[in-house]
Amino acid sequence: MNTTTSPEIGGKVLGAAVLALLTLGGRVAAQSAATRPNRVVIELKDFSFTPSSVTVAPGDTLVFRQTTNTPHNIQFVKSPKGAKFGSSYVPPTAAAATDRTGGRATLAASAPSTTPTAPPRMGPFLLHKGQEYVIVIGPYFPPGEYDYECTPHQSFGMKGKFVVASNASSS
Ligand SMILES: [Cu+2]
Repeated sequence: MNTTTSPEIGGKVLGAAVLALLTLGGRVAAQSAATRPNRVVIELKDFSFTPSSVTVAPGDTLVFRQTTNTPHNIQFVKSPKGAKFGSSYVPPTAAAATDRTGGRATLAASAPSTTPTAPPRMGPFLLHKGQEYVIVIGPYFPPGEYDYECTPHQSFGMKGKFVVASNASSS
């Protein structure tokens, strides 16, 4: 047989290049996984939460963004054992009925742009397009599944959930 050695050498060089690319890819993947905390936006539109299911990790931020002028809120209906909710409560009708500021004052008073402490089980109503309700996945939200719904539109099927992954499984 008259085989030259060049194909073999070429194969080795190619193999090394592929290995280098794979290694580089691994580094890039590790880097993006380390880009935490994440900020996840959930839009409130057409009587639904979009996306209706997300996975987050401790330290991440959930942003519920109102895209219409139909009042919506976020009320937790199911949570893992050990979850703690804030004590503030926003009456669903009083907030809308007595509001004379277009919802802005009510929202500012009850829902700061970030919630360093546990959010209430029933959050304030988002009354206008562009308003946001921000939830930080703090220690009060242990890993597990959280189901929530919009109080007045639960019969419309306006519900969603998020899963808090443990640090180990999400990295
Ligand atoms: Cu709603």
